[in-house]
Amino acid sequence: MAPSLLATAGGLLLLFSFSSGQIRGDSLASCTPNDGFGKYCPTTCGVTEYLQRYRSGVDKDLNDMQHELETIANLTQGTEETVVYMKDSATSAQKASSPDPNFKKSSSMLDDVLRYEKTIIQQEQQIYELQNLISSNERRMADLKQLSIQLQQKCSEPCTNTVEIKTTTGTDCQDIANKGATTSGLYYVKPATAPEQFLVYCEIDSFGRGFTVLQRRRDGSVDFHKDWIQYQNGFGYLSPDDSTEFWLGLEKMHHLTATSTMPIVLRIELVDWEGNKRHADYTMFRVGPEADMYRLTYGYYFGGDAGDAFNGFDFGDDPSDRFYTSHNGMQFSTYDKDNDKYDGNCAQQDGSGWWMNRCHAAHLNGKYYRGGRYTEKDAGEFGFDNGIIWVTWHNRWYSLKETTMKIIPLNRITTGGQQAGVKQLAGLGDS
Ligand SMILES: [Ca+2]
Repeated sequence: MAPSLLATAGGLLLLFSFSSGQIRGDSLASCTPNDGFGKYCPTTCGVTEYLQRYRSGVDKDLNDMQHELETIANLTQGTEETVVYMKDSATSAQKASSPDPNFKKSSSMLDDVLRYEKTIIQQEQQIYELQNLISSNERRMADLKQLSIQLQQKCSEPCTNTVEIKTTTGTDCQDIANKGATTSGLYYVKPATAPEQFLVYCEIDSFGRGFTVLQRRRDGSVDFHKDWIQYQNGFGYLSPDDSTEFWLGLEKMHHLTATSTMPIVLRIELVDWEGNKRHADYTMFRVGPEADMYRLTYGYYFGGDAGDAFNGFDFGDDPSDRFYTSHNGMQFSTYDKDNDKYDGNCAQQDGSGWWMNRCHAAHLNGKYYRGGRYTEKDAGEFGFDNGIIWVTWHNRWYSLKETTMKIIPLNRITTGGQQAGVKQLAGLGDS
């Protein structure tokens, strides 16, 4: 009995040290920065997902411990019964020994009594240790329950915004700049057709131009492997200092581009791992409605030094390469909604959402590869070029470091800021 008891006790100690390592109290005090919550309020449902995962772990640990404690209680019960039995045996042995005149028999019985007493002392010692273990485990369980309650309370609190949101509002960031806003940051916009206002990052330059930023990659901190709903609603984090990654969301992009009275220019800005910067502009940029799967359309390549990757690329594999890697007119695809021109599922292969053809020559939502260079092997299961790609600048096995997709009304690039615009374009090309 003793070895099995000790083995159980040892097993329990391991279990508990593992559990308490997983559910550390000190990580709770700072629910925010290091636990995957991000620096600022999330734009979408990432927190819920995270908590669901976290809570089920805690619940499971508590259940396991409850079960182990019950097992210990049963074992302890058995031990106690044995001890009582032994005590009784010892007493009867002692009783039997006193009146017996036979010295030999008495001596042997005394030996037995001594042995029983020794056993009893050992058993009592074990019981004492197990009782200590039980009470220490009970304390730990109480602590964990307390932590679980605290976590639940903390997570049911509404997300408090400590970031500054500017007070000027408008239909887009250019409208906000036109109203006199001069600094970049977070603003609420409400395009004419949008059912309600929403938050955007406005990049406002010294020439009074207000870019509305649609997408931002900068350090790989946000996973762009998301489903249709997430691409529709947006994900990642908006920050007032342009320090975080996000996808604004297709529905918002639709309202920002499709109903504007002015043609919209999409500016794509790219940075490689050597620090070089390039850009590409597309005018009459438009994201269609949900019913049309948020189809991407634009009038024409308006210029830039990154090349026209949206027009497809001749990879040399097949004469139809360019046709099948162009993006104008493509519907949006995610791994769970395949609207591409390929027998397979481009978005599933490349682990992202994008205006896939069969599949792409430009792919700004691709997987983040630190250092830029990767191979078919790195690309995993399917082995396709799934990085952050703009093939008219770097080849398909080079994943870019930073990307920005932002929009501005056409007249702000061509007129009323033409000189400024030209300077800006030149500046971007210099590096
Ligand atoms: Ca397909």
